[in-house]
Amino acid sequence: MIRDRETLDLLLQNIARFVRERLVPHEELVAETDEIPPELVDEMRQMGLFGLSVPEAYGGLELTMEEEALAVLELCRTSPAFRSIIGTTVGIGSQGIVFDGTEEQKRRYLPGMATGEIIASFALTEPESGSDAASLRTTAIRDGDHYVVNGTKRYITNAPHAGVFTLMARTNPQDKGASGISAFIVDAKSPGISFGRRDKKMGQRGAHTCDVIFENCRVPAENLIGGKEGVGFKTAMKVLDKGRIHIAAVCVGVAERMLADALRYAMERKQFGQRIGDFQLVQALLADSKAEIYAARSMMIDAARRRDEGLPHTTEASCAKMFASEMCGRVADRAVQVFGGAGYMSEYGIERFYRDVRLFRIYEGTTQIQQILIARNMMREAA
Ligand code: COS
Repeated sequence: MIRDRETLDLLLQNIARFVRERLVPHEELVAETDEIPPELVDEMRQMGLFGLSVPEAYGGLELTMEEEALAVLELCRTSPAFRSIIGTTVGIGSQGIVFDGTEEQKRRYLPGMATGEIIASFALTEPESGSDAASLRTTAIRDGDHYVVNGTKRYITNAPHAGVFTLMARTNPQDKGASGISAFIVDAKSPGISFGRRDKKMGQRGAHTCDVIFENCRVPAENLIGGKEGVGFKTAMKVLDKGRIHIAAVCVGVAERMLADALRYAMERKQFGQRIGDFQLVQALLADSKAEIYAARSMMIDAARRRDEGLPHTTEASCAKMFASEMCGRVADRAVQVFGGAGYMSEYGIERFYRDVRLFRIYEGTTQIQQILIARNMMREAA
C-alpha cells in the first residue's frame, strides 16, 4: 500500500541519489577494508533510513510494507553490505518490539532505533539451532526481578555494532519446543555478554557477524517482550514473515544492479567485430534475467500488499523470498558469464556481487525451509 505517491517518490529519489553519489563510489573501499566509513552511516542516520519501519509515534517513518520494500530495493542497487548496517534495525531487530512490545518498551527503545542511535540485532540462531529454530538452547531463568541468561548465539548480524538485541531464549527448560521460548530486549552493554571474533565470510565485506555469548547475564524482567513468557517463538516467526518480504526486495534491488552492469558491458564490449549484446546467446542471458527480476518484483510487491491489507501472507512471503533469492543467484551467475573473463576478475566488481548474493538463499530461512513452509501451509489449507 502506498499512502502518498509524491512523498514516497521524493524518498526514493533521495535514496537513489545517495546510492549513486555516495555508496557506489565506496564499494571497492568497503570490500577492501571490510568497514563502512562512519560518515556514510551518519548520512544514513540523517536520511532517516534506520527508522523506515518504526511507527511515527516513536520517531520513525512508519512506511507500509510496500513502501519499505521499494525503499530497500532502491538502497540495494549497490553492495548489499550497505543495506545490512540498517537492515537489522529496520527489520528483524526492531520489529519484535513493534509487534509485541509493551507501550513502555516501545517508548524506551524505538526512538533510539528510529534515529539509528541504537542499532538493533536479532539473536535467534545458535551453534546447534539454525533451521530448527524451536530447538534453541539458550536459557533465561527467572530470578527475582531479573532473568539470568546463559547460552551462545551464532552468526548474529551487526552484533559488533548493536546497542540492543532481540533475544530468543528458553524460559522453561522443561519445555523443549516452541512454547518454552520467550523474547527479550537485551542491552548489549549488560554485564555477562561477550562477543566472539568477527566471522570471516564468503562475501558482504563491511557487514559484520559474530557470536554473542551470554554468561549469567542478568536481564531485567521488564525487558521480557510484551511481558509474556512462552510466546517468543511466535514473535520471531512474525518478525521473519515480514523480514522475508524485505529480503525479497533486497534480492530484486541487487539483481537489477547486476543486470544493469551486464547490459552496459554487453553494449560496450566488442567481439567478432560487433557488440556482444548483438549475439542472440548473450541476449538470452539478459532477457532471462530481466523476466525473472520482473517476476520476483511482482511477487514481492504482491506479498507486501497482502501484508499491508492485513491478509494472510506467510506463504507469499516465503514464495517471494525463495524465488527472489534463487533468481538473484541465477542473475549473478549470468552477469559473470556476460562479462566473461572480466567477470572473474575482482576489478570489474561483478564477482564480488556473485559472492555477496549467495547469502540471500541462506539467511532468514534457507530455500529448503521456505519450501517446507510453503508446502506445509498448502496442505493445512487443503485439509
Ligand atoms: N506467525 C505466527 N505464529 C507462528 C508462525 C507465524 N508465521 N509460524 C509458526 N507460528 C506458531 C505456530 O502457530 C505454533 O503455535 P501453536 O503451537 O500455538 O499452534 C508455534 O509458532 C510453533 O510453530 P511450528 O509448529 O510451525 O514450529 P516448527 O518448529 O515446526 O517451525 C519452522 C518450523 C521451519 C517454520 C521454523 O523453525 C523456521 O522458520 N525456521 C527457520 C528459522 C530461520 O529463518 N532462521 C534464520 C535465522 S534468523 S536471520
